[in-house]
Amino acid sequence: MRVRINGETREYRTVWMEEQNIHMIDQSLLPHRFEIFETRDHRETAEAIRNMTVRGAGAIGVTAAYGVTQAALQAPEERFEEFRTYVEEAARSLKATRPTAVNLSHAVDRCLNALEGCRSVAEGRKQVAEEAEKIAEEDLQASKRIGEYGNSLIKDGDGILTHCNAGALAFIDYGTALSPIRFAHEAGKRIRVFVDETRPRCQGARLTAWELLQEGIDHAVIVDNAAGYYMRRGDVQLVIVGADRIASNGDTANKIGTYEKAVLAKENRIPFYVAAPAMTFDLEARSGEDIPIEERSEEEVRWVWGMDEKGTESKVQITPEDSPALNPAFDITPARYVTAFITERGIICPPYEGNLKEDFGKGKRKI
Ligand code: RUB
Repeated sequence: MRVRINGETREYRTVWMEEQNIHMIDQSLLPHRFEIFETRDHRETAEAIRNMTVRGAGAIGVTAAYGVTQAALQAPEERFEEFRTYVEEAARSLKATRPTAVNLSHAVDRCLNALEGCRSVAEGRKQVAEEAEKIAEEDLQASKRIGEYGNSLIKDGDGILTHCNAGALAFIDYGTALSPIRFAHEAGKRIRVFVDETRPRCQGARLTAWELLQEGIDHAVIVDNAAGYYMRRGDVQLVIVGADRIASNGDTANKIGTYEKAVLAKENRIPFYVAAPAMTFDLEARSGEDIPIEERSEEEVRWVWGMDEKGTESKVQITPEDSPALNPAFDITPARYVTAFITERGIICPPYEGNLKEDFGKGKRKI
C-alpha cells in the first residue's frame, strides 16, 4: 500500500518476514503515528495478534503462519518428532489468540499440514516457511481479484458505505472491501466512501480513513448511528464489508455493528456485499450459530484513545468510573441480508448452500 510520511511515498505490505523476525505496521498507533513493529519469536507474535498490533482476518492469518515459521526455525529439538511437537505447541498458542476470524486457524493448519511427509527437521523448516510465504502471496493475489470483480459492481457517482477496516491493513495489501473501491478509483470512477467510525476500537475512523486518505479517495467518517440517515437520503448506493468467518449457509461474522447495517440496507433496498477470499469461509460451520464470537475487554468501551489539541496522545475515560460495559467484537449477519459474496473466484449469489464449492475454506483441521 502507498504510505506518505513526511513528504515521501513508499510501498508497504502490512506484514512481512525478514530472516526470523516478523515486521508489521503497528495498527494500534495509526493514524497518529506510523511505525513498524517487530517480533522475534512466536510468543511475541502471538501477543501482537492478541493485543491487535496487527488485526484484520487476512493479516492475522498471515502473521500466524509466519509465527509458526518462527517456531519451526527456532525449535531447539533435533529429532523430528520432538520438533513437530514443539511446532504444534506454538501453533496451538497462536490459534488461541483470537477465536472468530477463521483465516488464522486455516493458515496455522496449512503450515502444520506442510509438515506431513517430512522426515527431517531441515525439511520441516523449509516446508513450513514455504507454505507461509505461499499463504501471503495467495492473500495478495486474492485481494487483487476481489478488487477486479468488485469494481464491476460500482458505478460512476456511487456512494459506498463500509464498516470497520477491511482494507490493505486487514490483509497483506489491497484488502477485501476496500479493494473494489481502490480499483474503481483507479479506473477514474467518481465515488464517495462513507466510513463508519466502528466503535469501540474505531478501525473505521482510524484505519479506513487513513488508508483512503493515502490513496486520495473521497470519503467522510460518520458516526456508527448515522448510516441509516445517509441510506434513507439516497446517498448510499451499495454497502461493502469484509468478513471474519462465513458459514456454509452464508451467515457472516464481521465486526460488531455489521448486522444492523445489513438490516438497514435491506430496508432501504441497497445491495449489501461481503468481500472475502476462500480462506474466510468455514464450511464446517453450518450456520452463524457455530461461529465463536470474541468478547473483548470492557476497558475498550469505557476508554477512548486519541490525540489532544496539543498533539499529545492520550486515553480518556468516557463512562462513569463504576459502570460496567459489554464488548462483543463481532456479530452475525444472517445470509438472507447478503446480496452476494465478492470472492477471488467471482461473485457468488444465493442460494449459498449450493454455490459455495467444497474447496472454499481450505485448511484441514490439524490441532
Ligand atoms: C476486523 C474486521 C474486518 C474483517 C475483514 O476485525 O472485522 O472487517 O477482519 O478483514 P478486527 P479482511 O479489527 O477486530 O480484527 O479484509 O482481512 O477479510
